[in-house]
Amino acid sequence: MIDKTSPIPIYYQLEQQIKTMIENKEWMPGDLVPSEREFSEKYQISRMTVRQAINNLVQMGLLDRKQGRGTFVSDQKIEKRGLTSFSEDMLERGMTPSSELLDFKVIPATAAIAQDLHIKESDPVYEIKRVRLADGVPMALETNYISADLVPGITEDLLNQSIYQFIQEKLNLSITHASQSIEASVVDNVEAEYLQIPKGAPTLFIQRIAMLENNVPIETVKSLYRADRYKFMIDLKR
Ligand code: 16G
Repeated sequence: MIDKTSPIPIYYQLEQQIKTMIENKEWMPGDLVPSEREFSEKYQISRMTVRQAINNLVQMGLLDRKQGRGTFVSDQKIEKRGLTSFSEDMLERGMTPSSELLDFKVIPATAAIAQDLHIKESDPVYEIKRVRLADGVPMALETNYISADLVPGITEDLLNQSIYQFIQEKLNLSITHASQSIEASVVDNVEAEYLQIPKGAPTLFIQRIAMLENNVPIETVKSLYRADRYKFMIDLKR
């Protein structure tokens, strides 16, 4: 129902209704949603108003516009929980992880990196920039800094695979805990290109320092995850 006498804007009312239908699973991922004309006739509202609601839902990642085919309910967001790696997350969902290597070099640690990794400024660290993909679709853009003294032997070949797996299985080091922050962000031109999303699309900017059992930091990472494909689940205890 749309209430035209309400102070709540009509496009917003429609937006909320569509959102509720998706949340209640009345509309499922992959379902074709009615056209602008159908919505406008059903609710006796202008097509402009319908367009505004649909545009917002597309921007939020709840709907997906497919050229010449219509607008569809998007796939459910991937729920990320716990101290897992990108590769583990994807394999767990039956998808194939891969990476496009953008940059790989050893650099002297900056003051900030040295502080994160508990090493000395100018100590050697790997700088690894990768686009992370699931079934060939870009999901995240990631820059890792890892102490080259602590984790010897990282090579370019290895970087299409899991760094966590290498650290755990080849070096026998156990990543046990991490501290992480998550901030809202939007992509600039370059990031939009790598992630194949529109400029200005929402992302989650995540910084993580992962640690070994003995509290030694093993990596400091900045990740930009697509907000239309991810949601982070946090278990709270009181
Ligand atoms: C995840 C981690 C990142 C870690 C990477 C290792 C988040 C927000 N970030 O993307 O910190 O470096 O996995 O992935 O979860 P890999 O083992 O597949 O290389």
